[in-house]
Amino acid sequence: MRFPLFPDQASTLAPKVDELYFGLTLLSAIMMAIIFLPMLYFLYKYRRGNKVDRSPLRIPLWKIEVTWTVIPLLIVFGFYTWAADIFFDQERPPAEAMDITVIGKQWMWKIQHPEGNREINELHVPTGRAVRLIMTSQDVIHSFFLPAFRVKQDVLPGRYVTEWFQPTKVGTYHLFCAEYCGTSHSGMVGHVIVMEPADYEEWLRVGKPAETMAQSGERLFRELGCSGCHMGNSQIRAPRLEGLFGKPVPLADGQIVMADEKYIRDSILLPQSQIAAGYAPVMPTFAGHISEEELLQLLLYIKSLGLKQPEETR
Ligand code: HEC
Ligand SMILES: [Cu+2]
Repeated sequence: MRFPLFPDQASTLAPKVDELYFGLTLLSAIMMAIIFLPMLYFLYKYRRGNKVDRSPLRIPLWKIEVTWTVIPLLIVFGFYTWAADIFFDQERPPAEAMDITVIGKQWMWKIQHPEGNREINELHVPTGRAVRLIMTSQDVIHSFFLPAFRVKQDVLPGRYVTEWFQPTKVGTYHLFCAEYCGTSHSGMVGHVIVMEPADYEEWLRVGKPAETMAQSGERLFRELGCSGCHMGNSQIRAPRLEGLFGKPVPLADGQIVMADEKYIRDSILLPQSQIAAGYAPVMPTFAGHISEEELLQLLLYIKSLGLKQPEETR
């Protein structure tokens, strides 16, 4: 019978996290031995009636204090550096990672691939490629947990969070919601299916929808009237969005912010919160008019424009 104490190691991160975990367990075991073995020995040696020398030892106290402070301190700092290194690795997705979007809602995970393919409670990914998830929640706090990849991230309504991994092993693994989120929380589970890159391409091709995410975004950009202000020669002066993504944006109040996912999101839902320098605060809010899904499509469209050059200077 298989008795899985540990989940599979199916991402580049998994062995690193496990090594740290076993390192900490080993350290605890050694510390326990250092304390308990002498204790048992002294219990035996100084038992009542045993004729042994009980006069106090003459070791200067400060030597003892310094030793048992400095040595553990160095060890613990060592672990700190080790763990911090993994943490930074985990928090910084490689630049070439592919974006997959995830929306948590009571009680399912809605996923969309950049090619447009959608799935629910299932996530298909290829091996050997870094995947970056742009995640949000439509209602309450959920938590996207992939034990085999050693990644877990709370998703919150009203903001984007990201998480990344690079799968290493073909297989089917668990996907959980790891934050109690209401009646059917326990049903908010699914699978990650890791495939060979060629099989993944085939999977994308078979389920190929009419539009990629960026194309859906482009259509919304026209339908919602964004293009009326942001493109062509409208009456209202609004910034061109080509070349925007990933660049610093000067704001009217003198601040400079990075045009990342959060900035795009806020620009659409809370346009008054950050006004681009040199423009009037005339953009209407779209909060309540577009769904999280549409917002992500707009985001990927604007992101795809980020690679283009603006036709006129801002
Ligand atoms: C009534 C005209 C108007 C409409 C409609 C409009 N915008 Fe804007 N938008 C502006 C103006 C003006 C600014 C610059 C002032 C500001 O930052 O609010 C702006 C700023 C932005 C920014 C920040 C750009 C930067 O360079 O910092 C983004 C992103 C954006 N809009 C996206 C959209 C999207 C997406 C839509 C459609 C859902 C939309 N806008 C609809 C007028 C408009
Ligand atoms: Cu949940």
